[in-house]
Amino acid sequence: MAGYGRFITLEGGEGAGKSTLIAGLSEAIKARGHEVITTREPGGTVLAEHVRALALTPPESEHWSPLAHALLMNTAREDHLQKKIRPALEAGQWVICDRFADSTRAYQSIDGVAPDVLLAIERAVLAGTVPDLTLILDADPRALAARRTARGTQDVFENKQLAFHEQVRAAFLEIAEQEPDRCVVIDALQSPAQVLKETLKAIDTRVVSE
Ligand code: T5A
Repeated sequence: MAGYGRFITLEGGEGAGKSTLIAGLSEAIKARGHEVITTREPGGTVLAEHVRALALTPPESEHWSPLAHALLMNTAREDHLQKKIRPALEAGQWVICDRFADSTRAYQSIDGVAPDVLLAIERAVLAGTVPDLTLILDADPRALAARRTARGTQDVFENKQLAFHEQVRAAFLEIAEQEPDRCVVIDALQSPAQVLKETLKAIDTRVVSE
């Protein structure tokens, strides 16, 4: 039977470079002889992708309450964990996930959901499936805004103001401070190659790979 896999999550503000990193990271881990799946939140399964669409692009003039939004993120996560993440880990694969529970802690607490409520839901949904390593891609939100503008993409979250993005950055840095054994902060304004290099270094020093 294969050993248990490794669970790596990528977090950070919009446009921080998570999707870019995930592509290079997945190739690098495969080159080391591991089976890898990449996935994302909200999403990753058929149902969770439907929830993603409902949560991120609700019908025009419709809005979710902050608690409803937090529950939607966790609804998607529960399905994702049950059907994709845990089965892959149990099969000995490495799972690299673009956003996970820390995004709910960061975004939904800023939206006004009490942190203890978020943590209680998180504990129930994760049920012990905690990432081995979380990479927090950190950058000044002004620099990330310039990247988003250059790319020309927007969604309901990305339209929010700079102050909101500064809160998001602070929330992720606080999580990293609270859980230094799990989290590594990476400077997202370095070149993609350097971001990948630092990520692999963090994996080498923190994630046991047999
Ligand atoms: N959300 C999510 C919640 O509120 N609660 C939750 O629980 C969860 C899970 C999801 C939204 O949902 C919210 C948070 C989000 O607002 P999303 O579309 O999945 O949105 O996530 P984003 O983070 O917005 O994804 P993006 O694709 O916008 O950002 P990435 O993946 O971080 O950035 P990436 O790799 O696409 O790069 C952006 C641009 O920068 C360039 C790339 O080429 C690209 O053009 N780039 C670099 N340029 C220079 N140097 C580098 N190192 C670069 N890396 C990338």
